[in-house]
Amino acid sequence: MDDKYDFRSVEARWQERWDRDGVHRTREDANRPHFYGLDFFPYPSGAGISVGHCRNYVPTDAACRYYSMCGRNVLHPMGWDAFGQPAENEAIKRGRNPKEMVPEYGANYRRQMKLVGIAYDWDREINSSDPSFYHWTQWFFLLLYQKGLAYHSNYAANWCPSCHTGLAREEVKEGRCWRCGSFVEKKSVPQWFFRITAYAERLLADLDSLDWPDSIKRMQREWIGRSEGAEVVFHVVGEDLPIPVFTTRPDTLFGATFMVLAPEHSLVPQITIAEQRTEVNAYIQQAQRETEIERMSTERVKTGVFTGAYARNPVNGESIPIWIADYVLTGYGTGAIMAVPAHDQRDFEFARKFNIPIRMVFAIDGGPSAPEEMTRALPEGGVVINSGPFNGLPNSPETIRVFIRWLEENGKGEGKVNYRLRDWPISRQRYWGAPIPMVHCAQCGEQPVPESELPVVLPDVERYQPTGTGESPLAAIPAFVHTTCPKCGGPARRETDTMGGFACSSWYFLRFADPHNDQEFASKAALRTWLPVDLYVGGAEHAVMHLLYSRFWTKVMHDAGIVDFVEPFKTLRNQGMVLVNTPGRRPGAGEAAAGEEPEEEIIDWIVLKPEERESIPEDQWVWRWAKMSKSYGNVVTPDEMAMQYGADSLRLYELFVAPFEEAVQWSNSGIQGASRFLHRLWRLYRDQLARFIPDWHEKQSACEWSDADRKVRRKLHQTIRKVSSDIETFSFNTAVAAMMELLNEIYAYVQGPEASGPSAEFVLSEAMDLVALILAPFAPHLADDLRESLGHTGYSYHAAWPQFDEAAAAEDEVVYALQVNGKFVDRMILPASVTDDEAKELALSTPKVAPRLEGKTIRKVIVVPRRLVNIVATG
Ligand code: ANZ
Ligand code: ZN
Repeated sequence: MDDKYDFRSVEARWQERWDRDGVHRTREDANRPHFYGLDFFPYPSGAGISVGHCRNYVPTDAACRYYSMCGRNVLHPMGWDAFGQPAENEAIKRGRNPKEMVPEYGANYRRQMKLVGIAYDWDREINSSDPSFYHWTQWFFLLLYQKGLAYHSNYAANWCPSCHTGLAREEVKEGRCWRCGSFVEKKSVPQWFFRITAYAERLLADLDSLDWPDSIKRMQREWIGRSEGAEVVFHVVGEDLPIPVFTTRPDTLFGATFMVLAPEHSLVPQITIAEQRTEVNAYIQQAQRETEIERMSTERVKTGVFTGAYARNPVNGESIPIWIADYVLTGYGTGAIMAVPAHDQRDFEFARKFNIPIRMVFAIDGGPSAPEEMTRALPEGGVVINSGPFNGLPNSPETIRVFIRWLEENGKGEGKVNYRLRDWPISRQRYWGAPIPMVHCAQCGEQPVPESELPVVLPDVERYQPTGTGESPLAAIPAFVHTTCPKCGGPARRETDTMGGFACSSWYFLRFADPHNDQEFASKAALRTWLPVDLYVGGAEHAVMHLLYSRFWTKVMHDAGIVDFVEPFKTLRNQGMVLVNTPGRRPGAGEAAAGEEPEEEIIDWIVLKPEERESIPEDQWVWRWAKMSKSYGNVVTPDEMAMQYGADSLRLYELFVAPFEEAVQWSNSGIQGASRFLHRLWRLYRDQLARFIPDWHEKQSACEWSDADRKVRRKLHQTIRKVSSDIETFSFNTAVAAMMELLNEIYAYVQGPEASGPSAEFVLSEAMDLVALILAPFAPHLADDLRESLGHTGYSYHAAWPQFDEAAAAEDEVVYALQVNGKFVDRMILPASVTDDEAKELALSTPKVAPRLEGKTIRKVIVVPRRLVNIVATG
């Protein structure tokens, strides 16, 4: 071995060998179990990866390396989520063509990932913007279309005025575009939708079967938003016009004193009387400018306008006024409500403001006895009143069922489950996406492109910037647009919208199983072998986007008989963010903080741009722990860290710094601790290498272990046990801590007198051999290097993970004799590792010793290690 741990040359040497020998290529050995470990696939950005990204990739890599050593065939791939707004916006900003930019950026990511020693199988790299990939994205679109799960509609969609494209509800964060932070508007453009709502119930129910973080499951549950209740049909007075409403409280029907329609409700123009029309139209226009968040806010003063029309309450025939108000949303339920001001707070505020009668239909003991006494809507409890035949029933779920039964028997409504989940608009009026494989024919209407004509290739364009007209730039390319109808052969227009990037990521994990297949998206055999994904690792920000969409596609594929599982990702883990202490300043008056990515916005703090750092005195800087992000200018790259400390130190630090799920506060000095540990480990091997007995394993059984031998071996095997189970539970930080303790223990042994005993060489050989193995998932370069020094050939990636020796790991036990004033009193069994102080403490409190000491003064306690505790007491 060298005299010094030269991590740079060690790492370069092993990376080159791994590459040369294809070490991380997926092993497909029929007799072995499989393991599919996957990271969320990134879109490659020009800035490359930061040490923040490594907190995702390194732990997954450690787990994959471990499972490979445990004998499994491991699939651990990487690819580029190249289509969609992130890549396209960056291309526009840099004046580049995304088609050239993506492979270039991808190559840089790949270089960095290799630099950190991530064991991806690069033979399986995929790029979602490559025709060989999006061919199948289009194929899945057609599948959805054939199943009635893709449809074209004019439904008013969220629209980003700066990206010039429609957005899914999931892509609107606090009213703003997820990519550029602009406030989102509503715009009616013809769009393609995926009918994800048809799967709402199953998306909800199957969550129970998943080993996912509870927080993600909760967010999906809330997003799907299941409510049980009833649809009740009201009718416009004087006309035979039904207005169904969705209510979770059909038991309050007798308390409905008015109705409210969403301003956008389709019946509004029809029922509004002439005298009210001006006022109603003005209100509709005003509501259009508000975001859904504003409209749902409970804090806002209620506004609304009377339509002049009345509706009949189906339970008592009462005629009640119909209003419009923005607190009723158009996309939810039926877009109309029956208002029960006595028991719903929003309705209560509205009724008070517009002097609409309030009628209680529940009475609570000690509560108000008349509406005039009410200061707010009444909560639940009490018994039904003012409700004809239902009076006296308790306020309970059973009573709700009684009302629903009554509605159903009388043909006035029915039980209904409602979901907050909306259908998923997939159209983007943008260039950089998979063209939607549909054709519009004047004769035959919309027609799918025949499978044999896939892929519909994205043409090259001069200008790929969004047009702002509501049409994609593809619409300006006649050669693309003009085609023939697959049905009648007549002239037809191609669909010019492209699919949002989330279509690609809804199935990419299948492609890794068989990435070069040009007949199918993946063979049945490959799918059976590798899927579903065993371990999926990535950021929590995709909770209700990618992680919901891909579950939906998987279920559709399952129902079409294409895959035999219903959930794509068995186990999901979300890494904690990496935070950096970042200088900023307080915003000036009227200045809003705007980060590049809206979710990172911190209202009372604005990051200092590099040029501002010059102009503002340092004592006025305000420091904050902020997410490591290109837009904050606080990025630390793995390149710098690998250069300064080595990739293995970086890896070890990322794993050690905090529990996997927790946010970490990055410090360049923290990595020094990891680096010191690796240097110290390296020195142990350098200094003890001469004593290494290659076949220690066979000869060891003849050894007589000393106490010191036993102690180190116990720690060694306990550490193997702990590191194994810690990796399986994603507790990497405690695994690293255990290895650090082990190294201390080995050093204590080496420096102690017994290290020169006859068995010491066996102890050290065993330790050096096994430590190099358990180090491999964490610091694979050094591990391979140490193993080579010990005379091993091959790579740790395919070496067998060590089994821990149960007997060696077991705590030794010893029997202490307990004496009081020299007289035997009792025995006590303790672990051999017990200290004298612990033995003393325990002896004093045993049931036979303690009573004998009562009222006496302890003068002295003598401990003979592993043998005896004698208590000298007087009085
Ligand atoms: C009468 C009633 C009485 C209601 C009562 C509640 C309490 P969730 O749980 O969210 O499903 N609602 C229905 N559609 C709406 C829409 N498009 N915009 C705004 N509000 C709407 O809530 C369902 C309840 O929210 C429904 O039950 C309806 O008000 C209202 F004491 O009907 B309820
Ligand atoms: Zn945008």
